[in-house]
Amino acid sequence: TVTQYLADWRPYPFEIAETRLEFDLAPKGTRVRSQIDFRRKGPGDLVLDGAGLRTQSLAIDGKPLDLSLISKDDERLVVPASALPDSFTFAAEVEIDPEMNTALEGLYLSGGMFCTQCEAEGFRHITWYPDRPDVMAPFRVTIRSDKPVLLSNGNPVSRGQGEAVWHDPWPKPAYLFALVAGDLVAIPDSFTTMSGRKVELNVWVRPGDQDRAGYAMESLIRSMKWDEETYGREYDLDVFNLVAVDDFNMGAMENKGLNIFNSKLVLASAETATDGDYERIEGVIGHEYFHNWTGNRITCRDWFQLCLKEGLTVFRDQQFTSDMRSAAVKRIHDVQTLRARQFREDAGPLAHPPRPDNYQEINNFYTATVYEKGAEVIGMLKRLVGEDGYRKALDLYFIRHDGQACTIEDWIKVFEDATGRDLTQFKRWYTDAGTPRLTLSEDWQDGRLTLHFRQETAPTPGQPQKPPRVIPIALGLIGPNGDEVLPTTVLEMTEASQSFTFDGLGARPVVSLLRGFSAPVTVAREITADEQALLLAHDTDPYARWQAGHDLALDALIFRATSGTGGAEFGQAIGGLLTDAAADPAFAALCLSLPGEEEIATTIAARGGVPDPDAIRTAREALAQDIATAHEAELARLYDAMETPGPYRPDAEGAGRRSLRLACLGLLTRIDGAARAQVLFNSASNMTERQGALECLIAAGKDTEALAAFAQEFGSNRLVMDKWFMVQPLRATPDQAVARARDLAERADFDWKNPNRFRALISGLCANHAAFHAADGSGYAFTVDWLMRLDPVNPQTTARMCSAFETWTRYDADRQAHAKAALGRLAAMKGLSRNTSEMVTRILA
Ligand code: DPP
Ligand code: ZN
Repeated sequence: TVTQYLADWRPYPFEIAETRLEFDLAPKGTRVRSQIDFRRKGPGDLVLDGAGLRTQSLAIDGKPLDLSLISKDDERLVVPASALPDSFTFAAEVEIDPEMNTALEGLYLSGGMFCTQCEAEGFRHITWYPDRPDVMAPFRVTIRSDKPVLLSNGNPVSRGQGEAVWHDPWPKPAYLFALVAGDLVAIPDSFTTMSGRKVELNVWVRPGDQDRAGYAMESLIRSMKWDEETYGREYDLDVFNLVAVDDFNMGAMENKGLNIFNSKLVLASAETATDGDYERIEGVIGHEYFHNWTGNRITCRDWFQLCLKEGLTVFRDQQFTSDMRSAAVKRIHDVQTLRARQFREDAGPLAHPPRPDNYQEINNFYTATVYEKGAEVIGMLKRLVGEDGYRKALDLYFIRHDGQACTIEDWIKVFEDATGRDLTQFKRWYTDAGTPRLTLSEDWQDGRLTLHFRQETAPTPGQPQKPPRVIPIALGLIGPNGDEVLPTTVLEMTEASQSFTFDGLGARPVVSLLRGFSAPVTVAREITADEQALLLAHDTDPYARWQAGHDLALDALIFRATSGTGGAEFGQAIGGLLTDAAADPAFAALCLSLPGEEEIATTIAARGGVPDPDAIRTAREALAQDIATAHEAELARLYDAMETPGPYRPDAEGAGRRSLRLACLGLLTRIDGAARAQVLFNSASNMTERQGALECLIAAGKDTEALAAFAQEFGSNRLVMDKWFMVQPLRATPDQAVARARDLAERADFDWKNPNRFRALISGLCANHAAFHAADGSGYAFTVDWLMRLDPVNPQTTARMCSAFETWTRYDADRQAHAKAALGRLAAMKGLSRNTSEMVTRILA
């Protein structure tokens, strides 16, 4: 296996004036003819990438080339510089079998539809090409097929019977190429851009799915408008097509003018999709659309720079969702996701910087660190340079780099030039892995508060030393009576330890720290439960308010899981919160949801302990039970009050009410014999409440009839049945979950080659903390059995799912032995893919 290094990047010696492709589509034996017009830019041979191609012919300027120029492993074609004029047309004819392509990289078939996925290195499975993001070209594509709808990037040149020609005038790398051919129907609409150009819009789905595609179209139109208003970015083609496919390794893909989506991120109706699904659909449609400028017009020089486009585009989609819904709720959700996925990654064997400097398989780096931490880094930049500085820098970025393939250095330079700030130290956020731990201690004397901060980052693989970073610390001060005595102020910490002083204070205030989660760090501070309760009641910053309550709950849970009882303060604070919960239901719901078992385990490990999954589970269940018993009347009242009248609308307000209602239901189910859940399951007309009630029934062990009814009603809807496969291993009690997952895997409709279905069942189990980490090792063994089965079929999805094991060393010796044995079996498998092999090796290192 070959490791790729950032330091080895060299410019490609040719540029491409135009790429012409002709496809004669067939499930077996698709013919691809290519003509690529190269022009020399610098010294070097012509090197092209290919994988699994049956090469029929190769030629330069019409003169046939010897097939022996292809390397033995069939992955490289090298034409020596001496055989090449300065400008020439390279032509190839190859044959490929989309039907056999179960890895879903390159050209493949999904339910009879031809479609493509070329990021990161899928294009080499289609034809010989410089498959690297810094080689950009306009494309002209001819598709011949008997499928009624034939699509590719750019604008249509001709759309006839059996043949269509597309032309994309915007130079793009091969990873943004796309082709779709199928029996599809469109939801059509149009959008008039800010300069008055009318753009044809289509959301393409299978016949029968049209009535679930409307929300995707609305989201697309909102995205286009928002990017004009917020970033001044206008769409640049005559047509924008978006296609839903059922078999897809990732969420969606931003191919130029032809976005391809996992159908779960397109199709939604009140009966089939939850509030969470709707929010994700809007967010991901925004994300892929925003890539048109941050990713496509300006792309990455090499794959080490992946966070250049992903971090920025996630940041932009987070802003979009904040503007469309509730900014406070969105921020809290994003922090929860970051902690659950990225902090976990950063603390384990898979830790890597947002811009890694080496990899074996780039597909293993589509991670929470590159995406979510990449977005946090941009949030910090924005906080440091301010709104105006950010806008100036982005304007400069779009002007200076349009049409280019860029690096993180280019990005940082734009901020330095636009604002005059030196960002040398800031760049460490991109190059250094690990989550800094920020420690606060306080001195109080005669109206003067001194805050002493320390920052430390533990070593990560390959990076033993961690110099201090710039940390923007947003804080406020809350007086003992609950008044804010200092509004939000941003301190810039640049040293390993640093103190800041606030004078002229009447009484000792409580610090509302890291407002808005101003930096992706963990916090260690001395704070009493009373002070946390004060913040929960009075903080003006919604994130910091939520965090205070969350910390209170976390401390109570850890106390219970490791020593004994506790949590009285949290129980009391909940009482206060419930009284005015109806004023802000979404926020109240967030406060009512206890920290998850995984987060409790992470926190215990971070404090130097060994988490016991069973004790954690017991502690959390007991605290929930106590809260339910203590506040039954108020919870019941809220549950009734949060019923949403009228027809379902997937907006933030309704979603907030439903989330509070379901949070109450989760608690009430523990004491009402699941009576309310039963009624709600039978009466709800929307999937949010339907699924919420079903999860309660599973947790309560009263699910037999409900599960049968659900399967009966939705048996033919793949996306809804994915939910059915997911909630059972996820919500079943830990003693039953593995057995249940095993039974489900036996079913004929466990179509495990479909990534959504596979992830539903297997990731559902992995997310059930006490079940996955079952003391007898059965959770680990079951998961590895299935990873071994999937790897030869779909290495990309298998490798990503290995991250379930990234925390294995934090548990006790027996669990570690079980995990190690399971991972050892996977590592020793014959023919293990490069993707999975890299992951297992790193996890076991
Ligand atoms: N580039 C894609 C995205 O939008 C990944 N499939 O994240
Ligand atoms: Zn993206």
